[in-house]
Amino acid sequence: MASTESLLPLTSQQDPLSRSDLNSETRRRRPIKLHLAVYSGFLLIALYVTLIVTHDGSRVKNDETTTESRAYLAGVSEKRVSNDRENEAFPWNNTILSWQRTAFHFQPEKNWMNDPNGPLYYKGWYHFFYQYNPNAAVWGDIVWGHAVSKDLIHWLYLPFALVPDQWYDANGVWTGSATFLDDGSIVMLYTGSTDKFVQVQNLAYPEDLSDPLLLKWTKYPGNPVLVPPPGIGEKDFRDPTTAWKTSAGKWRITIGSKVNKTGISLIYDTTDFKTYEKHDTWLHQVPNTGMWECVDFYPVSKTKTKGLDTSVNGRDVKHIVKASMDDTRIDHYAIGTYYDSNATWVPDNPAIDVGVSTGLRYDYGKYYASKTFYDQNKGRRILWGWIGESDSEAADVQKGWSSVQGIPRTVVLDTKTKKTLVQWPIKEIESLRLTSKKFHMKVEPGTVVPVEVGPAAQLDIEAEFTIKKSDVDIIFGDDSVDTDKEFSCETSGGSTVRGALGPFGFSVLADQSLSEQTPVYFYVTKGKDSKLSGKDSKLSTFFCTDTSRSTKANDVVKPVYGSFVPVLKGEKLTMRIIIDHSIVEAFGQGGRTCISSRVYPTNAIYGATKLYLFNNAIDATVTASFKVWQMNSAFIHPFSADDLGVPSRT
Ligand code: DQQ
Repeated sequence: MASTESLLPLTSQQDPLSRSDLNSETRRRRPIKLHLAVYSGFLLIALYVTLIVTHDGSRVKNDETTTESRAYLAGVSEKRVSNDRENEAFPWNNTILSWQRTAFHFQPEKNWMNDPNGPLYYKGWYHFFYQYNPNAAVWGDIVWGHAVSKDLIHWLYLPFALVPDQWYDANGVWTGSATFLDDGSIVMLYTGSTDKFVQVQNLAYPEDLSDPLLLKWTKYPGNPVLVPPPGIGEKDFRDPTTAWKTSAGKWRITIGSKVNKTGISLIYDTTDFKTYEKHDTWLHQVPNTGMWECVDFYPVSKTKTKGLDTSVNGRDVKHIVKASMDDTRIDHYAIGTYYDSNATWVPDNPAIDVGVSTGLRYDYGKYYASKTFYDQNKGRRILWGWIGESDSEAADVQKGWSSVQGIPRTVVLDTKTKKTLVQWPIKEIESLRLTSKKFHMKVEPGTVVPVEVGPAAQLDIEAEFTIKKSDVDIIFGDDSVDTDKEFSCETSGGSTVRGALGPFGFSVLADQSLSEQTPVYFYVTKGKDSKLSGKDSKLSTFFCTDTSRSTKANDVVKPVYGSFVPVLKGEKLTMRIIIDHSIVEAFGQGGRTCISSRVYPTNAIYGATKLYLFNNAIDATVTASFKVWQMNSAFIHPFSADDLGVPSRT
């Protein structure tokens, strides 16, 4: 067991680690450390925000001139990364870049991908459509890519489903959703960016419903079926949802938009998907949240962990509204009640409404433009989310691809708290688990321990942690230990800032000397009771991922991600981490808080990639019980007639 001193880079906020640190002097110094940490955290965030705003990739300032990208001109913007940092571009080479490609996440063979579109299950196949640029590793020329899978893990790429070949989608076949009609047929609604860059809604359907692969799609000759209504900007009208049934037997959809700075969700009813009645009221609106993209609306059971078909309503049901905030690139959701009679939805807790900064997020890392679908095959609701890049556009172009999709997640209401959703990687991902090793380790304060698992670039880790009770009791009995009221993963300085009861967890994608590492950790504070925590919990727990030391490269955005995670009385602290080369997906407390990170190590690659367990708390001894699986690669490649077991069409 090595000491943290030698292995975790010291920062100005970090204390030496001798046992004498546990004296009251250290504790008295903690508030100063906290201020420093908060202050430097704010500076980092301010810098990060400035870079996002100034170098949005769509609004790049070049000394005197301002260039506007195609995405921005078109009314969407897709890549937000610092241009300044690109000036300090890391000398990426093919060896490093090839390692970044994932082994079991869905990504196209090459080029740019963004939003998941129209996921569905049909005649034995899961269908996945996605925003795709066939011509480059940057956003533009968007078509609908199409792939099918038997298990949502192994995929066959099919020919494009929809391409821009009409005036009403000449500038892009944008995001949309599928609906199953009562007779089992399928309609697809999608946004087209017209020849004049106006956003309209279009209808398409499979040409041949007897084809399980749904290879051919027909666009309705009467398209567009919806144009921006009066009062709505022509570039602020996009991403129709899956339709659900009203009590009057009509179909209802919602479409994201904004009015001034208020994010809104428009409502339309239809019987045939060709003509629509617009409601004068909105499903929901939240001031100062800006344009709502990719709205999702679906029911969740209050009592059961089964998924629900989109039209289900009733007493046992809550409804989720999710919107992707174009201004912040965050997917926010809220739990509330849907009123069929006037087509409105009201949040349970207005303080955490859709899109407010204190509101709930599917994922506290990189995760956007997500979409759920009801999997009638297994009675579950599945969430897809686009996980973009955190590196520079130049690096994307050099490596020839950009973006992955998260491992699909089942999504249900947390039936214990009823205050958050819980998301969990679909069961099928476990079919990729290879050899495993079990560990049970006591980790003293200030230590970091190598976990001998061999190569560590494709792993699935399930772990539970307990803090020695006497350590917690001492903290509570010691008034000199401050309550970390202000703790936040994002602004409190990351995994090197030491508190009484945290941080502790894993450092993943690390090299031998820990010069590169990505800590995924809990940070427990002597907290005020949070609204989301168990009633008698005296502790507040945070679940974080610190990417600030994940790579030596400068042309990468490297935030500390994370948030509060509810821990109920009697629960152990649990985390799951799925590592697949340049992506780390972390799930705290069974998926109450999730964090996806893109990381781009330059040393910790291939055989040099290691896993460590660390405890950087000052006072707490932690016991970790965990299992680590090596993960196989998924089979993701272009289809051939043999793969599909169907006669060739050529
Ligand atoms: N991406 C699509 C739009 C959507 C945006 C365009 C969200 O339909 O609003 O590629 O990422």
